[in-house]
Amino acid sequence: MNAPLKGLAMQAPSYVKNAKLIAWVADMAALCKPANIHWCDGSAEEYDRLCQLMVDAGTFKKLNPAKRPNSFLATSDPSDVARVEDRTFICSANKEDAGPTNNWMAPAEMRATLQPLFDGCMKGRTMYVVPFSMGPLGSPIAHIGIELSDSPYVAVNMKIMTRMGKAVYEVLGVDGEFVPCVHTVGAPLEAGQKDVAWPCNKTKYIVHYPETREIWSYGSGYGGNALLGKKCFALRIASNMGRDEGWLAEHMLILGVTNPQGKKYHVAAAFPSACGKTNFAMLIPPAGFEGWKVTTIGDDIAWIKPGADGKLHAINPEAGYFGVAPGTNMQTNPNCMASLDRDVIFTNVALTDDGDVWWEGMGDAPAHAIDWQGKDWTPAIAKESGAKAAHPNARFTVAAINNPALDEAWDDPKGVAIDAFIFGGRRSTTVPLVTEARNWVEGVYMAATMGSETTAAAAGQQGVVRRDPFAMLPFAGYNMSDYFQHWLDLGKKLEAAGAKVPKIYTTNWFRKGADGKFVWPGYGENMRVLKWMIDRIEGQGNGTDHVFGVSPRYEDLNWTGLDFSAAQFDTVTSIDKAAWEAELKLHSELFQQLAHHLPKELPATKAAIEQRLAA
Ligand code: SAT
Ligand code: MN
Repeated sequence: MNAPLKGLAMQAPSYVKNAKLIAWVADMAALCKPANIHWCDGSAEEYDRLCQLMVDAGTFKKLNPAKRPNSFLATSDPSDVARVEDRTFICSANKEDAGPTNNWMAPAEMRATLQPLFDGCMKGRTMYVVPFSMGPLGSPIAHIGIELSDSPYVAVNMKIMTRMGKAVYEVLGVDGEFVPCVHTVGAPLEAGQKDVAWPCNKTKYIVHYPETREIWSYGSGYGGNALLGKKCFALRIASNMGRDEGWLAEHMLILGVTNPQGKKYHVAAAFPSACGKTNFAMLIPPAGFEGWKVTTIGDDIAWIKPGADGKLHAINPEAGYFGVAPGTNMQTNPNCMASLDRDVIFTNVALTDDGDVWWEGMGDAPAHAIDWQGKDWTPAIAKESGAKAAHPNARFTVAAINNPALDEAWDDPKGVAIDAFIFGGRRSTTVPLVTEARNWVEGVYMAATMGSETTAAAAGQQGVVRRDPFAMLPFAGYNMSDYFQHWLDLGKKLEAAGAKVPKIYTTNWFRKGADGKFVWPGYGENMRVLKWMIDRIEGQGNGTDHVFGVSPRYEDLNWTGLDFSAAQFDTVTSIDKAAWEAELKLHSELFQQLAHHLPKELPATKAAIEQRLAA
């Protein structure tokens, strides 16, 4: 892997004209001391060459081209499988600006900590200079980043996940702005030292300096820890840009939904990591919804800017999907399965004997496979030991253009106008299937107090309920209370300008019955809920007012094609007084934690809910 690539240059190519960038790359090379520098041009030829390099080094396995053309499997070090929230830092000048939900260290102290770690960290490796645009090239909503990384895995994933390559330099010009992102796996190679398939370091730091808009990532090669355009830039740094400039950077999918009359709506929906955003964004309307169409603009992140028309315009800053493989199948997400037919990088799924991939919940298990840790796996072994063929946070990386349900406006620099926001947690109990906020403030309250059971997307315990405001707990790059205020201010500003603000909903697809099983069928059937929201937007849908909003009654949803009884509906929508009294105590705890700068509208909304609950 470390043999120099042909044509490598310490010098910037002639088409790179940004003096600040050239100086920064030279500085970082002096610090990290790579053996080579490779300026990525983003070409298909370069992608193929880097993939082959990783095949030769044992990082990639090429999958059977007859089964999965142009696709590869990477398996990570078993210690490097998910985002590391406890190693993620927001290093603002003042601790209060990071807020109580982020790890913080003073910038000078963090710089002093990182300096010796980065000194010589790329020895024996190639430093890839990865130019990327988050959002359509040159879009007024888009921004540019440059990632320096000693991981070819990062370079090829960034090619799929972002608009990566030479054209970025044209937009950047001689004095354009970019977010500098430095990434190292933290595994320098001494002369003659043999590399491993997945280099990484036990020590990890995912560091953001919000004031100077910098990202420094050390020790991990996995997902959001290493692909710095995603959570680090598009959420943590961009949320800071958005606060300063009056726009939103959100952990939201964006979908288009077209009714049988051809009228189109756009919905942005926030769910925590590994709660089905990709499935919702690629939803296929079920029986009973003939003529309806759902199209994908994005599956994970939305950048939303108010337009001159008073509407909120959203783009997907990404160009690909880094989605959770386990559980994806022809029933749960046929569009996603079709997207994965070719040109995919899989990470931590199992390898079948015929050179294809498999994961739990894909369909019939193979008689034998090599699991994500390189061990033999059979259904019998799984039964006996519980061993998983794929890691629960196993991922696919695939270009958006592979998605058969891709929206025609997905690459439109103007973005799409948002009609509704959805905030959805993963809760076995308490929170009903769907609730509409009666106004913007109530909606912000719902989003702010959202709770969710944790998933394998982050290292640590799974399945415990934690407050995950706006599904942004691990991603808000500044004080969470200031972030709430920013949402309230934006709503006020839009309303003052006479705009019709998007409606706000909260959903929960995950209520369980007495048998511990999910009651709501979810996936395509979520269309029934989506349709109700659109009816409401049109001022047509009926519902019932309750203590914290408006929810549909059984008769308010279209049940054609689904056998779902009123009793089952009650199980997923009932509001239990005792459970809500307990829930509101948790909201109080959250507000206590976030007391510094907490907008007064939020405790006021809570008091009103308590009053209605007591009545
Ligand atoms: O942050 S990742 O991109 O690794 C995945 C996620 O948490 O959504
Ligand atoms: Mn996500």
